[in-house]
Amino acid sequence: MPHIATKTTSLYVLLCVVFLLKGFSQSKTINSGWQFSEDKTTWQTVNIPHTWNQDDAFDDEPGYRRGLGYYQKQVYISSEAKEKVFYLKFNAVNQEATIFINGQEIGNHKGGYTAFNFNISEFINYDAYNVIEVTVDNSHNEDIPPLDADFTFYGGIYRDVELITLPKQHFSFDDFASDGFYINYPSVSEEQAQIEVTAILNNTASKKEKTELKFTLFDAEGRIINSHVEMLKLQAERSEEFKINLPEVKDPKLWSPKNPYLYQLKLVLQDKNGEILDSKTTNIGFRWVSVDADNGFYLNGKPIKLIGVNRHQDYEGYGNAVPMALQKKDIELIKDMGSNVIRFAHYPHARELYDLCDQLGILVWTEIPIVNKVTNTEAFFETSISMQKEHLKQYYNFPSVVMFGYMNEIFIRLVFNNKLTEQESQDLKKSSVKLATQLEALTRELAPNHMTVMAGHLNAIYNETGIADLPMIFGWNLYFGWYDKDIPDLGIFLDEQHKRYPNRSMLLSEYGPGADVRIFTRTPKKFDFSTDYQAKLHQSYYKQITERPYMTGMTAWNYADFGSEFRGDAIPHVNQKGLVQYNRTPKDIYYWYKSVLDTDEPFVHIATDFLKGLTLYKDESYAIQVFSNQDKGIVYLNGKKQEDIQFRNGVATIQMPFDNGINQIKVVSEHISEEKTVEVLKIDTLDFKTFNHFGINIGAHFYFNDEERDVTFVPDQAYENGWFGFLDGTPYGMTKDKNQGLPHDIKNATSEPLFQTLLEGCSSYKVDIPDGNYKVDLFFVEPQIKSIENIYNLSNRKEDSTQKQRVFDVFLNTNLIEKQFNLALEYPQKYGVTLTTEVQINNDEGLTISLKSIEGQPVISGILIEKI
Ligand code: GCB
Repeated sequence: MPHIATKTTSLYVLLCVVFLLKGFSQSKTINSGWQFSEDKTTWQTVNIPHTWNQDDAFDDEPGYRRGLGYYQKQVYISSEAKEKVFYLKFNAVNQEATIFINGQEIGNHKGGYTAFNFNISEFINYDAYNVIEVTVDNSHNEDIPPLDADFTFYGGIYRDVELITLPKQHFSFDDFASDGFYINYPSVSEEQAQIEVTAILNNTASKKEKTELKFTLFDAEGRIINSHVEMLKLQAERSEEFKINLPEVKDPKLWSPKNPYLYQLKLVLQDKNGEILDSKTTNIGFRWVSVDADNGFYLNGKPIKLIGVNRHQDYEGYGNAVPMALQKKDIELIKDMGSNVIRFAHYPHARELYDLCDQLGILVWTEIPIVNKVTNTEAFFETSISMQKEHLKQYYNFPSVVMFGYMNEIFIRLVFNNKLTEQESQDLKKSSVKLATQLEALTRELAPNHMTVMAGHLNAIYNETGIADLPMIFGWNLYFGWYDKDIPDLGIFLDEQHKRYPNRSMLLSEYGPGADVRIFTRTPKKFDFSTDYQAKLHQSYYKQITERPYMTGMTAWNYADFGSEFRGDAIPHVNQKGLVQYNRTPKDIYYWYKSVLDTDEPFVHIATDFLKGLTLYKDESYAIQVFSNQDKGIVYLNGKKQEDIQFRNGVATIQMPFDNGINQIKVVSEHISEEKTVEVLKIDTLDFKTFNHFGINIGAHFYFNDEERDVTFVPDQAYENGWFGFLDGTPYGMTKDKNQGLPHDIKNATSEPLFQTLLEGCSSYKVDIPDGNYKVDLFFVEPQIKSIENIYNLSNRKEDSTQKQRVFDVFLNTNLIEKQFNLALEYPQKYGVTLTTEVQINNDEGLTISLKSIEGQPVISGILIEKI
């Protein structure tokens, strides 16, 4: 309906003109058509949000460009607006920005996740184009947090830029780029609620001015609940703070995740003639929170177990420069999963998302990025304090925000750094506690009605230093069953902490294993990145936390897979602990959470979304999981009733005797049913009659669905006559007791899980295939890679150059296909190597791969056989 759109536009234009004439405040984004350059010689046109690291943080080269980026834009400003005050606002630039107007430097801002602005009025040329230049720097800077963390520090102007035009009397922009007013609730109950507004008003005129500040409170349906007018005399050339109590609201509707009832408060500043000068609107949510070390979290006087996720802001293909519509979808997906809490980790996210949390009913933990370590300098302390001030003031008014944090795992670098002297280590501890103490005090002072929080990792140092007792809620990031011990150790640890620190409120602020949807297995294990292990860990953790009333809640690490440049999970440069993938396609576990958290609508999910290319031998069956918020159901396979099932903890596990080909699965419960198909290859012998390819993931206990080769590699096994398997060798990187870790970040391969698992010391591998011609791919990688000194990499093996020398001959039956094979010498580090040969099998000899050692122990990662 184009004519309606035109009408709306012309109305909008008209309104703007009227407001401009009348002197109304106006803000517009200036995101389009910036010039960007990395070297000031070649320029390209870009739009904001923008980053220069969305590609290089994911390529094969180690590192990503951390340095300078230059932005330029011209803006025409007419002399009609000469009487106005102009602000230039940046909603986030990572991480240091220096701004110039018409060649003059007007200011600098440190910190990549909060907004800042400058009054640019005196730098403007009227009736002319004004040149805005921004120099952005994302190089490592010892004085700006975060110094180090498990996520990529993409450089650029990645949130909106706004040009704001104001009349001389307006809500201040100068209080750490806040909105110039703060909402407090002196008392809220089911009977009544009070609102107190602190407004900071500026008058830049040279004479004092009589104004009226008018408040109107609307309910969610847009009806006026009450209004109030305050007559204010603004002194000349001053910024003043006014505290105003609004009329009491009787029988307020309370805000909660179940019923996120929002009122709107409109604040209008008028001059003595009643002309509007400036106006703001804010969400009002009546709610109160408290904690109890024995009984957890309370909202509006009732206990509520906080269960939800952590979120990072980046997104596949975009880095941190993510379109707002996509970001908002995240919040909707998180709500839809049944979450009642989000931890915006490890830095403040876009304010639009907090607004959405207000609307959808999600409690928020928000924090600043002081992660892993501090620098003991005045400059670092100053940046941290001012960052927290911006954070508190810019995010203060969202009713969803209940927890303000300021540190994450602040001792992790210290405890992993064995190069520190005792004195250095003591000094670092002291300075970290000192900064935490200052930030805690600041947070309590500026946000007296919020909870304070901090997260630590599994180490006694948080208790010993007393840092864990500073915040009102201490968050433990616990990875039992991943980085540490086993899944059941979670509860044991928490019970012990609760006993030793009975007055401390705790939240499980992070937990979760890495999981890749291409990996599935009957025997899930720590570090295998299987979705099955992910299911196992999350299901158990949920049970362990919900059984413990003293735990305030749990936030899974992480809502989505995210970029971490130095990391080597099953996808390089991506931390894969997400409940949804980097492109936000849900993994099955997302639906499991929905089935335990979302009780509103009947829900069932057959967890076979990624069960692709399952190969089963003879009469083998395969267990699948079904998730539901119902009590029971019936499972059908290919039209036949299979089993009556009961859902416990949201899940039922069923053995499925799949047929060859496409299988129909149907789950029926009283109120809902779901159907899925699974394609299965059932084979009795390796006869290549019903299949053309056969791939084995050597050294692995899991299936790997390799999209690139369009084949699902089967798990490895010991040789069995008439079948396939190894005659000797040990799986590398997957041994039960040693957290040996996997070789990660393999070059020349998109199929990391194929290369990452391997057999070491294998001299003979047999595959009993019939006579005929075949193309055989053998896959290799040298596992003794030099691991980047990094706490997040799973490989704990020390590099040992003597072990690196493995030289072997490779035979397919009696054919020598590679002589003196020396991976370390012939290929770059971590290089995935494929040897392809055609072989003819005769006389029922089958295929034998012989790896004859000349020096050291041979290795092999996989085999793919194709009938030709
Ligand atoms: C943590 C950190 C988080 C990491 C996570 C992990 O404890 O707080 O930033 O990404 O562990 O995946 O290792």
